[in-house]
Amino acid sequence: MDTIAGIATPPGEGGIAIIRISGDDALEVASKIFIPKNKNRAIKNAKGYTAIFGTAVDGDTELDEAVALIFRGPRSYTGEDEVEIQCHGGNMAPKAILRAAYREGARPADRGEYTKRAFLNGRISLTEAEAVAEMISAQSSQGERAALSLMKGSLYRKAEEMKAGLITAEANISAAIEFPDEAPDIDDAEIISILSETRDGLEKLLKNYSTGLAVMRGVPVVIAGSPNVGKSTIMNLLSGTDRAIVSPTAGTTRDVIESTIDCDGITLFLSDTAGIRDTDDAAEAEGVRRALDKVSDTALLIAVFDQSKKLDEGDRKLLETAEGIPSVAIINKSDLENRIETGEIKKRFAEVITISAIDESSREEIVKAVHNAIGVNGLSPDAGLLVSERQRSCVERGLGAVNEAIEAIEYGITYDAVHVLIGEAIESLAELSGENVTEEVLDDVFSRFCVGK
Ligand SMILES: Nc1nc2c(ncn2[C@@H]2O[C@H](COP(=O)(O)OP(=O)(O)OP(=O)(O)O)[C@@H](O)[C@H]2O)c(=O)[nH]1
Ligand SMILES: [Mg+2]
Repeated sequence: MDTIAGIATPPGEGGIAIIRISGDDALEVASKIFIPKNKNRAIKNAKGYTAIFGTAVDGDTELDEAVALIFRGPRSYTGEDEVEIQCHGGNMAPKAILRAAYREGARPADRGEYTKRAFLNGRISLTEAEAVAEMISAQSSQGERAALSLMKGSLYRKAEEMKAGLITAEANISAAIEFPDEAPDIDDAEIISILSETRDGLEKLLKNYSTGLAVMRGVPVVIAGSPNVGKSTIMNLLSGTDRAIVSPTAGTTRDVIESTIDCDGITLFLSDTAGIRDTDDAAEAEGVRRALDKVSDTALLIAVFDQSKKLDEGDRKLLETAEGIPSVAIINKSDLENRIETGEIKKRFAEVITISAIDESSREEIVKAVHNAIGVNGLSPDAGLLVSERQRSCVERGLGAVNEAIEAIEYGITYDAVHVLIGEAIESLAELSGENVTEEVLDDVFSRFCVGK
């Protein structure tokens, strides 16, 4: 393929920057812009996986001291010949070296083009390529672990395993249809067993979709409740700072206060909000409006109640608004006398904890409840996770076809129809791993990458 060049490191100041050159003429281009210090060494003769120290140049102009790393295809990231030139960081040297590479025949790399080439050259599957993007943007330790497992092919293997089962079923049916006299009869039970197993696998992937995304990308969480129930105290407890003002006066918080925290391996985008109540104060009323707005489209709600008081209008408004939103209910101020109608809260929320937010050890309980609500505990990244709408839609189509195939067998519909349906399911799985994918889909996947990856 033609030769591309790009800067692989982020812009700005840094110890080292890397210019990445890949393609048929990568060694040729690199040898024109890099002079080894040791005259006996030459990029063009270098073996793969070697490093050479020297000077990056543009014609007669010396640009920087640098190290060239040589990779020979197919044993490189892209699968092609590749040279990475490491120079000093900052804005000047890397750009000058990149310009020199362009002048010597490389063209600017598109977004994600190195990874796209790795895919096109059969180095990685499409799901693994998508995992690379997740790895780069991973914010939390759990997200990174999940992305790594995907990069190593956990989803690809899962999809291939299901596809292999379907192909066996398809082959049995084909033989029986085409050679009714010679091939063994179709064993309904066996076909159904393969299909059910595939169905279970696909259902599991879909079920874990939102949890997987939450783990990878973080979860927006809104803390809401009546005034003075301890929302800001909980915000501060979770973030480990005095981010929000806490005071005994009801109506302290008015603006939405945001903080990004690491909640034991999961990133939470927390919003602390104004206490919900009817008020004549225009600014506070706007705060309440924003709070309810935030609650209605959050991924997870932490609904806070004050144990020492009966449920008030704000509490009831929250109970109503929380309907259908994944939530954790916190009954706070457990150190005070219990006057609240706990039953009503437990009726509405699956996850209810009673704590005192002024006691630091309650953080652990909140974290546990939040993890439960997100479903992190039952999640095994090694079983493969879906990370994009594209992947989800492949799995959903596959599942639809498998379900129809099972029904068709159960209703005694001809095996021709079952055969077609299994074929559709196989196609969806092939699309998932990228075996069978259009140029448009590829462009869409790789356009989400940065240049240089
Ligand atoms: N006794 C007791 N007091 C608490 C507890 N949690 C918070 N408080 C106190 O309750 C008062 C209100 O706390 P905040 O965190 O400001 O409550 P808020 O819900 O953010 O209030 P607004 O912003 O006004 O809506 C403060 O005086 C806190 O110290 C608790 O568990 N027990
Ligand atoms: Mg507050």
